[in-house]
Amino acid sequence: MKMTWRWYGEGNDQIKLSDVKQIPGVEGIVWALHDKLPGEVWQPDEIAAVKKQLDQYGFNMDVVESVNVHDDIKIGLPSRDGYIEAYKQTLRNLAPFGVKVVTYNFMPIFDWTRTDLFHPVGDGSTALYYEKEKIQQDYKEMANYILENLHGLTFPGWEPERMAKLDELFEKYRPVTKEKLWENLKYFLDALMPTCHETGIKMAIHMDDPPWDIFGIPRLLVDKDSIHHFLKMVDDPYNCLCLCSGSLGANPKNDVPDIIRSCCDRIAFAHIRNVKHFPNGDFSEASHRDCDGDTGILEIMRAYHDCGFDGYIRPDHGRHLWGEGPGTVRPGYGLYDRALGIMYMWGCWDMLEREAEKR
Ligand code: DNO
Repeated sequence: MKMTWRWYGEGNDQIKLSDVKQIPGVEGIVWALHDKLPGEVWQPDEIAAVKKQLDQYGFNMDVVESVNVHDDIKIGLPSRDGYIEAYKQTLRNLAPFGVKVVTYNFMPIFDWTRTDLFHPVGDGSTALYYEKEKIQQDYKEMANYILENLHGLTFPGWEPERMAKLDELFEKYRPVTKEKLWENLKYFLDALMPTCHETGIKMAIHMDDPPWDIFGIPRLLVDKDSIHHFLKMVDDPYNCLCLCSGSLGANPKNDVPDIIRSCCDRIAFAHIRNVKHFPNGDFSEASHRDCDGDTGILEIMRAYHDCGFDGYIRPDHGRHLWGEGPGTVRPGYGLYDRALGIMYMWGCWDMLEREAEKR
């Protein structure tokens, strides 16, 4: 596996690349041009500027997370073709810089959704939290709460320009049933696959988070069946997954290690995260240590190892530790807990390697 670290860019992330350099085994930075709106073409000079920053520390830029998909593509409006052409141009502009994987999601309106960004875990740290009851009600309240807590930092999927037009967006998505959304996803990928072959870039779709419909809008990649439907729908080695253990793990019925074993050859990028469930349907994010949550991190690492996974991997959200809090940390993306997560992942992996050598 190739270890990576998600970084939001100079001036947009409190964490310094020189600090990331000190975390063992990190080869690449998972990056993006975070000031780009969905639908805009990423220009070579803008990509080159990031490459220069990463080169200073010897990090590769193989994985982009995310090139966000314009709402018109998800809704299936006639204007989608223009936005798909722009997406293809972005892929063509990324390839000469060595980009191998582009992550994206096909979640309508909201990307990942939580109701509390700094929920006390009980040991003095805080973590992202989902309170089921709150997601039945007012979407604006939830969106405003998240925007207020970003303290002016950009957060992909939560662009203030889009969030300002929430009612309009909900109206536009009204005719988009789950079936229609699948069709629109297929249309998008069928159009992109030739460019992926031409550029050598794999498209890696992120799982829907949480893995169920919210506020009456459909979500697609939620369990083993839907993942297999997706892979068959566009059966191409460049049509891949960004398999997020925490997103799938939010539903206790999902057996994440089993899902990994069933489709590992199509996982281009793995997000490792642990989730703790509560009986009322709420969930909290947890440390990467297996026993701190219910996702099964040890068995997940074993599944990747057994399958000979050599794709990209990163710790996903972490808790906020040691003084990290509102205004000083990007929710879920602090330095310390993700660094601890990497060491836990390496601990599992090195042990699995050692055992395999002995056999
Ligand atoms: C959350 C992330 C997601 C992910 C996008 C991919 O922290 O895992 O926001 O980057 O859904 O497009």
